[in-house]
Amino acid sequence: MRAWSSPEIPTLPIQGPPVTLHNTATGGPVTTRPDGAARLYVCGITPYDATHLGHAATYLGFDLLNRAWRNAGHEVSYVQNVTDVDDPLLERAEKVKVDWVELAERETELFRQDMTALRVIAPAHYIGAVESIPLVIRLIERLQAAGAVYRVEDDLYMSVTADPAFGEESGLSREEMLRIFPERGGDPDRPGKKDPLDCVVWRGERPGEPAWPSPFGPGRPGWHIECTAIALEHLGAAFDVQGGGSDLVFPHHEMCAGHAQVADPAHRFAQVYAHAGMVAYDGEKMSKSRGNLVFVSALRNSDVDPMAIRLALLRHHYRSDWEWTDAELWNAVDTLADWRRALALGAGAPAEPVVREVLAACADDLDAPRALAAVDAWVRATLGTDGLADTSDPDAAHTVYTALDAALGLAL
Ligand code: 5CA
Ligand code: ZN
Repeated sequence: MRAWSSPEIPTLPIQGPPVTLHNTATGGPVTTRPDGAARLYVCGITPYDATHLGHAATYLGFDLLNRAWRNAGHEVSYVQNVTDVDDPLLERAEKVKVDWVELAERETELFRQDMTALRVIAPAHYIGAVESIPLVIRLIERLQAAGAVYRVEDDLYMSVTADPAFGEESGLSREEMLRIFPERGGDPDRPGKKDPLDCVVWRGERPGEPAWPSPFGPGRPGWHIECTAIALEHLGAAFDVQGGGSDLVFPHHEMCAGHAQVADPAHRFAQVYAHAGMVAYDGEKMSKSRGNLVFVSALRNSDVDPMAIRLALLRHHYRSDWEWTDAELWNAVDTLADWRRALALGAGAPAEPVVREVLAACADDLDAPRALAAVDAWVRATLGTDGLADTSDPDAAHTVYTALDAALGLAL
């Protein structure tokens, strides 16, 4: 399907360092060394209740990775999916009596507009679950050929025991997996399953639900295999990073890895699994099921500068769990006014050290708060908030402006 239009990204005179990321699978930092273009897959939205600030924070986090790689001299091959058919979407459509296709299209379009406003670089391939059904069918056939698929009534499951590396992505114990699985769409207690953790790869047709023909009977893809099929098709095996929010660590990314590694035991699915923290509101994780959502579009419709939303979100490290407050947004609005005042001067405090620090911070596990602190310090020095205004660098504003845009996506 169509992605959104990417912002212009200026080229910096200084190259950034190699990018280090926290890898969920090892629990530690890893320096990414892309071989050719860096290959990134980020799990996309299930298109209803888009785009809340939790979604936005996660996509901004991976936008920092995209930018850090580009600034380190890599091309980036970026793929994202849209889960445009799945149980929660169909349940919502049923509840509000809207056609599920219309709901998905409308919400996907809203997401595109929000991503454009927030200056998030668009994926080269933006792929829906529905349009990927032929890919999913071919992948299930490979899993069948590996002897890893069995039937329970009209549904097909993959045996987790078929993947010797099952569990290595999340690092969770079996007890923890069994606890989390039913909370995140799993059905551990279904009679006929070989292992409670096995997950659906093809869901047979149910009355009133959409279904597509397949060699296994009419039905639709399971959630996890959708991302596996799309990532393998558009990025190939052992791509650099699979990203998403931390609620996708298990089962989603574990199952994606499992499907891929059974289909192709010679390769891991992704080399690194990276996860963004959860944004809360009113004391609880911002989530569709709780309904405690703040929408990017609602803020935009109240004339809030999207760059202030972006700045407020970037003040938090992508891996931390934190709570959204309106006060932080108004703070960001004030900060942008100060920054714009400093940039309007043209000359300012020496810019090159700031640019180096911004690039170093972003390459160090996407440390946007550290990068922003460097810009705050430059603005204070330039405006003389700390004493005498420093205007010793005649091109400072232009240099800082370009780095803010290229590394942090803040176009002021
Ligand atoms: N379509 C699937 C992924 S294949 C999905 O999880 N969709 S979603 O719409 O529920 O979430 C989209 C992305 O936003 C996921 O990466 C999810 O981890 C992330 N996300 C959801 N809620 C929050 C939150 N409160 N804070 C941060 N990220 C969140
Ligand atoms: Zn996914």
